[in-house]
Amino acid sequence: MNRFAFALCLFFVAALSGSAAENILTDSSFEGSSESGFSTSYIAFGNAFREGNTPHTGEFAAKLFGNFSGAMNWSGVSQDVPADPGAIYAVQVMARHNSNDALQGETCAFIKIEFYNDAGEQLATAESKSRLTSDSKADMYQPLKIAGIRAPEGAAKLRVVLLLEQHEDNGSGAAYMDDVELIKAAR
Ligand SMILES: [Ca+2]
Repeated sequence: MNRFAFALCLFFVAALSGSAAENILTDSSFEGSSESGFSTSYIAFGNAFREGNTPHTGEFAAKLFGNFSGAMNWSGVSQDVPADPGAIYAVQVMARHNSNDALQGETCAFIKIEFYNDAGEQLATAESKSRLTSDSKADMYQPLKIAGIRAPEGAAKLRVVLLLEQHEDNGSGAAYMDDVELIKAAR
């Protein structure tokens, strides 16, 4: 190894050790509660509930299922945090479905990140490539993640959304999600 390569290695070791980023989200394991179910850190919509059934850690997880309207619909739970324009963010959540209420048909679950400006206009979004589907192995958690998205110029707010998407086929089944993480990976 020449001197330059060695210096390069030292640089990457330093970069990696300096990136032990902490989770920006509050109540990431859904252990907190309020009158509406979830802690006040979250906003839930559709059929999203905080349940003590097969959590990943702690005693609770988010449970999502469709509304059976015969049209595309979404249930979810989200959390907003201030955005740092130019920073690269990564998100992850642990997700599973259970064999006694497994996802059916086109129903699937994923994680999404959305950026908004001060006026509340959406500037950018990204979804996890990996999704929980009827083909996913039941009764075990798997990570759904977005490896990195840069907060655009003008971004004031970042929203992490855990989503269950039900299609026209009214596919039944529930997704459980727990331990959601948002980290600022780099600039
Ligand atoms: Ca939990």
